[in-house]
Amino acid sequence: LERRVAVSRGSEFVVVANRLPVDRTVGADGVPRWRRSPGGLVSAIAPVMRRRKGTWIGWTGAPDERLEPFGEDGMALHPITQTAREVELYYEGFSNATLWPLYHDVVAPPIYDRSMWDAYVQVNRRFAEAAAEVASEEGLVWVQDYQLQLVPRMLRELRPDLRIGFFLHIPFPPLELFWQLPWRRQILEGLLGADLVGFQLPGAAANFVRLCRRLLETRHVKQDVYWDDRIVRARAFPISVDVGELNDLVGRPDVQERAQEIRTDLGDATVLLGVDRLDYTKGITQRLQAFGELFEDGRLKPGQAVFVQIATPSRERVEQYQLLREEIEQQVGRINGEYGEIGFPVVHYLHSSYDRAELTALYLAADVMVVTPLRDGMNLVAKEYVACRKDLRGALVLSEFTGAAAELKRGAFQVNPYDIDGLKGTLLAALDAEPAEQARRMRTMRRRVIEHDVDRWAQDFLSELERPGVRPVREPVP
Ligand code: GDG
Repeated sequence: LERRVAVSRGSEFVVVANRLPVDRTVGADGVPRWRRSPGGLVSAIAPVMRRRKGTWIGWTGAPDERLEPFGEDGMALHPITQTAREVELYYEGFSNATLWPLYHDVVAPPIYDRSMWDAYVQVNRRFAEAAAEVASEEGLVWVQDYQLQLVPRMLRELRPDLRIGFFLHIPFPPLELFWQLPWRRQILEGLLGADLVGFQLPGAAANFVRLCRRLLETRHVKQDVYWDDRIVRARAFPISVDVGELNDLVGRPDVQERAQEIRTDLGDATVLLGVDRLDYTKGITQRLQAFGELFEDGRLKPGQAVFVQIATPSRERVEQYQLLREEIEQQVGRINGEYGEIGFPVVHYLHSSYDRAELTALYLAADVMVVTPLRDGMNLVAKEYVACRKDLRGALVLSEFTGAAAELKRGAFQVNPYDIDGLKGTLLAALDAEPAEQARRMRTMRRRVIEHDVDRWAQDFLSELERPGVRPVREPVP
């Protein structure tokens, strides 16, 4: 594991993210190895990283681990240590029990705790110091996501020569919610250390600019914020999926066979599919409720339709996530207990993580993909489903509260997941859609996803960051 590579110092391109893009695994021979991690962020940036031969700064996921920089999967990796207490306070605490719910419409109550905040500052400083050490003169640093919002400012103080970009993968809340945060000023000033602050949607960028004006009394022209003798640009860059990788998977005979096998195992039933991290923002209970009620109403019969819900384990030490898991497990038990018959459970619930090939086989086997978040920055699952359906079959049910809805609304069956009756009607409409309608909708969505894949996203962000005229406005040398 401690294989060393050429020192990562002097990198022209540095990515800073909470997690390194690899997970530790043990091979069949018992030897520990690294493997590329699942998850939105990693699927998005790994290909770009490899092309640019950059350095990725992040945490391995193991508390108290100290590792030297190493190379894996064509990338130079620079590990950051987090103590067990920091993981609890910075990661599980401030990142995932404060910022995550606050930025997702407060769908769970955020915890405001001063020791969590202190740990957030401390760990952000460690990341900023590492980036300051690794980046070359006038290099480019791209900071990722809500766990590291203080890094841009800290890094600029250490290295004013750098060009700094920040991308927020989750929603940026309206001023009225952000205002709750006891450290609202520090977070905002942290972000303003960047030259370019990227969001999933134009509305999020607008929320940010409005907040700057109200909280810091900044001037701005459109989405250019004047701050500290510099111009900070707020822009939208909707993230997407690796269409090439998914195409390759869809073309693999073993993946197609596996899709057939899944269908055979499920009998003649129409297959509805959900794939999510087990997270309270994803609207899993709402979709299961709607599905269960369709049986209660007699609008669906056991054996006619089946719901496969993959819920990937996530943030298992955070209380809200433990509560949600119990709730979903009870709900699945109740629905199957009431409406299932021998040989025909109505919900298959899998609390487990799968490899990309298995996920692709599931996408190919699903007649209706059900994506019902209460709030989601983008939602890559929706785009992955579309990217996989070259056959123009299948229907996508998509919540209005996802970033993806802005791009896919013409082809998707849109829903408000809070409206259970509406959700029931839409599930049935998607189940009943004729092949010609499925194809028409799928074609529209595929056009968008294929043209705007993850490469385009990264290119758009980086070329905006590299655009001349965005360097810090310096005092003239006397
Ligand atoms: C955040 C934002 C934004 C899921 N289970 C497995 C697995 N996955 C993969 C999916 C997809 C990714 O994880 C999940 O991405 P999402 O976008 O759906 O959601 P978040 O994890 O909440 O991501 C989100 C995203 O960042 C990117 O900016 O879109 O709004 O919340 O790629 O396929 N992958 C594997 N095994 C699984 O079991 N290998």
